[in-house]
Amino acid sequence: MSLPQRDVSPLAGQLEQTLTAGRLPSEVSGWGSQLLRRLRQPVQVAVAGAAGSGKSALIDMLLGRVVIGRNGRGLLVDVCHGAQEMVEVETAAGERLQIPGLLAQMELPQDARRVRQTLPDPRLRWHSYRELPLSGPQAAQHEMLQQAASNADIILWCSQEFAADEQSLWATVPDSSKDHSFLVLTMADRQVMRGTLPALIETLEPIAAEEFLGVYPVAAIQGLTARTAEAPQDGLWRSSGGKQLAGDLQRQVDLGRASDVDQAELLIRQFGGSSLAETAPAVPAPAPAPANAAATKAASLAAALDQLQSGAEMMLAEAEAAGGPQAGPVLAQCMEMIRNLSQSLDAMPASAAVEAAREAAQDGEEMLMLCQLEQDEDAAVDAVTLLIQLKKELMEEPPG
Ligand SMILES: Nc1nc2c(ncn2[C@@H]2O[C@H](COP(=O)(O)OP(=O)(O)O)[C@@H](O)[C@H]2O)c(=O)[nH]1
Ligand SMILES: [Mg+2]
Repeated sequence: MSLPQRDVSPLAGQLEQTLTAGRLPSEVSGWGSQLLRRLRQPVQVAVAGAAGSGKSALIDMLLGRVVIGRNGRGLLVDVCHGAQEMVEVETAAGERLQIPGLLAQMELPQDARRVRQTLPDPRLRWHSYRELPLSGPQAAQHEMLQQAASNADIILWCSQEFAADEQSLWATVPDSSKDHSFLVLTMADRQVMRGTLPALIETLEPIAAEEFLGVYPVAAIQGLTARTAEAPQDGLWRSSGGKQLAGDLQRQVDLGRASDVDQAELLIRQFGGSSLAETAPAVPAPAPAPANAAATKAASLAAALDQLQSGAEMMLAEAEAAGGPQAGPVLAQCMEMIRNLSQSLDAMPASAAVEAAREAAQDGEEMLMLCQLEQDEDAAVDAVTLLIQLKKELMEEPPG
């Protein structure tokens, strides 16, 4: 699910229409507006850490060219999509300047406070970066981090060793942000030289498993070299740790987008009214089944998948009638549907595809269990989204 990404503006337009026409019941209108905001702006990736922790180098590596260089010292830097390479500078005196070119190549005013770099890089349409330097007293850092967590969709925490003071700072970040964040061990080449990397990873892995999506050692200078070399250096790109981080980050961006799109489609189908519902991009209908043995099982799977879809929609309608999603019953129904699906799959003759579908259903079941740990509205929405996602996955590669 990488580039080219789907243009979501028609979907956002439909959602907006549904919202402004007042068709969304009050319990879900907050959810709808939040979705609309998310669909209309790129996924925000915050790159946070102490001064000199390697944030600029990491962003440059992910962009595949030197954009910030050494020039963003201590400044909040946004890197976003724009028609031209341009830097907007905000000074302490409140002045705003526009300077064409790349931050790395220019002289910034002494009192620059914030910088916004625009680039005509199409990838930045989908996700933008913010370098967020943390400095000063712990309380001030805490404040900055809280704010970053509420604005950013994904946080890359940059650190050479994620020491105790950073751990206590990170502990205050809400779980919803931790679930979308990466611990990046920067300047990993230095740890490799000292022979300290394996022990450090071993120490941090249990913490990272709780607090982040994972721990990613990265040698950013080497990663950037690999990407800017005349001949592509895939080996170096991989061994720098850059490839793994960039791949997993892209997946996280895509997952967030796909979940927003699914939820928006669901809201439009439910509440958009008939004219909108018809034009809403619907989940593809299962292909008509030819009459033979293989087709019978395809049809039974299609029936199971259809059940997932209609069940999910029914739950939403019931939730509306009950005056808001009731986490408990919704989760229980999702669980039942996914178990039914597993049973249908178990009844089918074995094949690699059926096996893959079974695994997907099992993963889904495990994720649902996790959803059940938090019995709230978010968990219910996550569970329904999961079912729809699972259906889509299975539709793409029908077993049999
Ligand atoms: N050896 C090595 N040096 C790095 C790496 N990443 C950054 N540096 C150096 O560390 C210093 C601080 O990096 P920078 O990205 O400016 O840190 P920031 O203040 O967090 O933005 C610079 O001199 C970088 O060249 C790396 O992966 N390996
Ligand atoms: Mg920097």
